[in-house]
Amino acid sequence: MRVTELESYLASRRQLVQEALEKSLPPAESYPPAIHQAMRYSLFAGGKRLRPILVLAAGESAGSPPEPLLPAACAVELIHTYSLIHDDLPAMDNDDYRRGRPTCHKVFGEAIALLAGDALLTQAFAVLSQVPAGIPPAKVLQAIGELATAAGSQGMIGGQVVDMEAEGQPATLEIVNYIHTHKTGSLIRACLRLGGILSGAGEEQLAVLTRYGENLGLAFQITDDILDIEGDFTRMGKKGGMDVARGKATYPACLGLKKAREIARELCAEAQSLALSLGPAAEPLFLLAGYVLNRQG
Ligand code: GRG
Repeated sequence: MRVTELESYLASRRQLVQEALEKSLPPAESYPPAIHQAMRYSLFAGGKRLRPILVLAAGESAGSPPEPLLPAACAVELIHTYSLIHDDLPAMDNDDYRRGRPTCHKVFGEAIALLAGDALLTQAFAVLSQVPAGIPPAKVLQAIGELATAAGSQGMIGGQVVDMEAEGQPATLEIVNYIHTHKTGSLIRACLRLGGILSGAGEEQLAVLTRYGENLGLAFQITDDILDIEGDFTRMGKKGGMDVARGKATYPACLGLKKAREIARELCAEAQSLALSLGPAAEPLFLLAGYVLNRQG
């Protein structure tokens, strides 16, 4: 019953997000087409749209319909897509594939991929600055500031820098926590805060949404690292997979798979109890915490 509800919720919100994202970028043939094709190639590559759905679900928990929140939802997904394009570049992870198809720089070349990421980042703020009917401009300004900080050097980019610096070193749990709460967590936390801020959530409600976002962000990254290791086990056997896992700044590397799974479960349970405290309109948030824990990809 619950699973069906979640599936239909995800399908309906993904469709809204998809339509809004379509309109959030210039058409592929707009001059100069190379950049717009590259931006669209990565934005429509089959992402789960978890972040924009979190913006909508947070807003719905505070009584807002999804439509006025779509610019903010799109802005977060544009930033997420930019971060993936840049993360895949030869100067960073040097990945050839993402979501099962060649990475942006493999198709369009390094320079265009770099610029496509830049253009998605700037477009995010152009989209977010459109003030939807019924939302006070001051709230939109606040949201712009929050998203900029979450994506910047003391948020997502800070996390990426510490992750790069940690490579090849034995990582402490303190460093791993910094990386996760910044590289992945700050954008997920911002989704919840943006949804709340733009829906006029009060201070207390916003504080609960923020804690939900922090729990979910960390659980999401731990689960991602567990899924990575399980994928490596399938590809290279248990010993080979564990050897690769040990060199990374992750919870499973620091604490082992069993403990990492347990912590992810606890974080999601805490997120669910925070969602429950927000009342029936937060049911999508409750269900999304279960989805993050049990996802297979
Ligand atoms: C390079 C600017 C820059 C930032 C780097 C967020 C980030 C920081 C890099 C992206 C790579 C990465 C592995 C981030 C960790 C978070 C994560 C698991 C991202 C993948 O998110 P999903 O699973 O992706 O939501 P989809 O494909 O569903 O959109």
